[in-house]
Amino acid sequence: MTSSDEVFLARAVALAKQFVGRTAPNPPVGALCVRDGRILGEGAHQKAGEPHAEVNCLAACTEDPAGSTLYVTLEPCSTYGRTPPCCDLLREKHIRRVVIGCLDPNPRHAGRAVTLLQAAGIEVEIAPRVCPVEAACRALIAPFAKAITTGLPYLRLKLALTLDGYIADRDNASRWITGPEARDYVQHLRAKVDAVMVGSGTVLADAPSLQPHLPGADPKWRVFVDRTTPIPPAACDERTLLATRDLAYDGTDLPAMLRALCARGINDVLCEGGGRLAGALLEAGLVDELLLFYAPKILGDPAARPGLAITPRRLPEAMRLRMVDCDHFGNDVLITLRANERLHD
Ligand code: AOF
Ligand code: ZN
Repeated sequence: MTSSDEVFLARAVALAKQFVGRTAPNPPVGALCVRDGRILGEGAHQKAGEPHAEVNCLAACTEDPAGSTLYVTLEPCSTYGRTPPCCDLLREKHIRRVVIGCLDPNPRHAGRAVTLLQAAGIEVEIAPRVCPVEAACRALIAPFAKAITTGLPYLRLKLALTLDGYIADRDNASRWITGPEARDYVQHLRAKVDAVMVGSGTVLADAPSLQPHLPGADPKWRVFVDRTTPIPPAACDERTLLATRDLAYDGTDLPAMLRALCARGINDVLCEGGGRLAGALLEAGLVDELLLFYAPKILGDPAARPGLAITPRRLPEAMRLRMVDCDHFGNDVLITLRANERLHD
């Protein structure tokens, strides 16, 4: 990989990013075709069932792409799915070299493209693990990778908390914990995922729309986990999934409920509370990423609603997380953490 390879692959990542949150159950993928340092065409996978990134890229080429290098964030597919194999197209178009961001975790492909393309005389290069653009390519497909290999969706847990860890006061008032900058950012988080999920308590307390209020954003699935309280029909619409009705949720088996979501083609879920659902998901080891917004407010009231309601523990048994990012929005802090990783002191 030369430094110009890295630059072009980073461009492919940017192309893919435009369609994050729109391609499920497929991953977002970006591709571009380059010859003699000149971009001949670019493309992205826009929607499941529609052409793959490579197909859109080659169709967009302003001249014959023969002899060019194709940069693609994900290994080109090698079998028929809803669309024909991209490997065949690359051979037909006489592509000289293919630079791949990361291999496809889908067992139907899983590295087969490398031998197939090489057998056709095409030079193949895979971004090495140490390369930042490789990490970006892998991050793009993290939800798809989890879903295709485990049958469970990638789960992000987002909460807005006071400094002392409450998501609502004792009257259940939860509006305006965080400021407008943090709330705006949540709109972007919603736009990136396939479904937004909350517990029934949150539905009844807030009647949240949970939709990304952004121009051009697609409506998302709203998943209501109605274990304790029934949800009034007025709170539902055609994009609502009720866990007990639509996902065969029995009130205990959260993994089965999440598998039912995945079976519907939902790879990426954003859970926005409440505290009991958040705690149950965490204790069941189902959370991949925590996004905790802390507002500089303190309630100091044990009767307020805790954001992370897990069974009480002593320090040696504390649930431990790994911080991967820390940012701030206005007066609020966002801490991004990973659960389910072995940590040592
Ligand atoms: C690519 N380029 O842009 C994408 C790929 O049903 P299909 O034909 O759309 O195939 C879906 C599978 O193709 C999907 O599970 C994943 O393995 C791969 N996605 N591959 O070459 C693309 N989106
Ligand atoms: Zn393909």
